[in-house]
Amino acid sequence: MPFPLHKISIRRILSTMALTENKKVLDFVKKSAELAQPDEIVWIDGSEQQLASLREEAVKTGEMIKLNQEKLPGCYYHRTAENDVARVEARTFICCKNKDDAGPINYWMDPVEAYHMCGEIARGKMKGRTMYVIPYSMGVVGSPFSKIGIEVTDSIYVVLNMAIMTRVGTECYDYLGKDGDFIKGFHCKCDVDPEKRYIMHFPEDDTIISVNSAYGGNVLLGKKCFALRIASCLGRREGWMAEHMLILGVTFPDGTKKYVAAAFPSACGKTNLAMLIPPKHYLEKGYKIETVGDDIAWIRPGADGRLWAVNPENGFFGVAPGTNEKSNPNALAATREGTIFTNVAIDPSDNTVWWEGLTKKAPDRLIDWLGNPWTPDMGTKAAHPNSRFTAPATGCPCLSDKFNSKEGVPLDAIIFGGRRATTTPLVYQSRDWNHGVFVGSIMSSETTAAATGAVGVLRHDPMAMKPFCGYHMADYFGHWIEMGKKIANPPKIFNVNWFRQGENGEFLWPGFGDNMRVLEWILKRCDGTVDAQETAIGYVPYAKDIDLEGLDYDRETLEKILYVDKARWSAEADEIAGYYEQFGDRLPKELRESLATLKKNCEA
Ligand code: GTP
Ligand code: SPV
Ligand code: MN
Repeated sequence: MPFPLHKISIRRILSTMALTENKKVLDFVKKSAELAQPDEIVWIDGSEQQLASLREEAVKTGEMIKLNQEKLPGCYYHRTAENDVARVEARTFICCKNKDDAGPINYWMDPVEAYHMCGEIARGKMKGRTMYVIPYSMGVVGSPFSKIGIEVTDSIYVVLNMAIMTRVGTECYDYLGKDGDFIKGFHCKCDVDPEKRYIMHFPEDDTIISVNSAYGGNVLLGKKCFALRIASCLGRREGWMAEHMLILGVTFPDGTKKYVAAAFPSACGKTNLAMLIPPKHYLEKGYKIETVGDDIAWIRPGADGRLWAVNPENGFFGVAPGTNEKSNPNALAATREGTIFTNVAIDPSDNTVWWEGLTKKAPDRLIDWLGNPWTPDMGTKAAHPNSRFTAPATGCPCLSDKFNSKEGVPLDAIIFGGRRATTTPLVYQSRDWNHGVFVGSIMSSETTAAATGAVGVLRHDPMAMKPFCGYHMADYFGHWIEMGKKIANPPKIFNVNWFRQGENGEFLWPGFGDNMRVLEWILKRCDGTVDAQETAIGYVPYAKDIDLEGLDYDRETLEKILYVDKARWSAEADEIAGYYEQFGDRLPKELRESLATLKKNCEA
């Protein structure tokens, strides 16, 4: 990083108990320290002993609150600044030399300008603070999928979250050896000033810089910054894919297993689908769902002509509100030990946590996410809508035995899905791979609290990657098309919509565990054991083929949410044509052809 220098000798860095002799790591730490001028450098080794002392220190300074250790062993609580509660898309930049390479969807800044600006913002901002050096691996260390990152940060909260979300420890240095390469991440809270908040990605230098935030998605640099934005660029170069997808395994009554990856935008149901508990009669027959991942998938073609996926993360940074014993008991169980809660409410009667939807009735008295006394009659939310839990994957009762597999799992199906009140049916199947890429590219979804800005606004979010693709979106579509050519046995591609609404804004599909009913249809389609009707947009189920056993639900509503309204889709096609315009000649011709077919089908 070409930061301005305040001379620090390598000897001084080494004398701070550096855990590696890797020159590139030492150089990166030296330059970061010269810039931010911390009083001290602490090398994180991943040991429980070191993490325990950091937790203790964070409690002492008030950065974290220790929760009821009988009810929630190893659990802590953290509040972010009021202005710092979600990802900030308008302050998230791709900094590559050529503006065109970032594409029309990304915010772009010239790398020289971005380094200079961030350097000025972060200069001296770690004075009086400690800089922690975190070695971490995305993926199991030693897997051909995995990649190493080093994040320097002035936040204990970041260290402790990274230690849950990634594989942190000295084995990363062993793997790097004397001159191995890694993704550089520089994070400084600075003054948590929203006017000087920047989340910068330099895909040409494998570098990330994050300043003036302390919220998860902006500062846990292994997650969206590395595992999606930088990794999407690596994947394009190296022939693989980094996707905003959950990965789940389905075990059938006869013991066979299938794996599915699904891309839904932020706060649109990935964690919930990944940890789904099937309805009773499925359980009785022997169906089981297991979680491989809930947010990110790294996907490669295997020697067998299939796509293989791993989850590069090691924990779940999940949306708290709405999580309860009924909607997602597995996620709830995962949060009962070793979890950090951020911006939920505290129940002072027993020093535990609460959020909207945890119980039907709110406790009489809480401390809300802002730290103020709260009672149910106040009409405000006790927990922030984007409040989160950071939970170790090992605490999830339905974690797949393939979670730590170095090869990952072979995919039978890829599912796209958004939050659409109208138009998009409960489920449909694409005609083939290229048409599936089209289906992903035309995704729209209503915005949620996971990013700052208005909630409920319909916007395009292709493949749920709008905020996470590190290069030109049309080239990304092209990469999907190219990947299809490399695999003889591609997964089948589907689209789902759990969020169709009735006249009074009520959801028309029960969702959650009942999504198993749709998943079953999807997997039967993969096996070719269920028929479907061909429509203007693709294959849609016959209502009779969706199992409604044990559900108080009428076929008419089901037929309504399976119906493909050609007039609406014709208007949608026109709207998509407008959206595609910004991509110009870079848009793959296959997508343009699919759009023309859609329009023609709607007029037939
Ligand atoms: P990120 O972590 O932001 O990427 O979110 P996510 O995609 O993992 O979303 P998550 O599963 O946490 O769900 C977000 C919100 O959607 C929660 O409030 C859920 O209660 C709600 N939700 C999830 N699945 C369903 C569903 O099938 N139907 C309905 N109606 N709501 C759902
Ligand atoms: C998302 O917003 O998609 C998340 C949470 O998974 S964050 O880590 O903030 O990106
Ligand atoms: Mn996400």
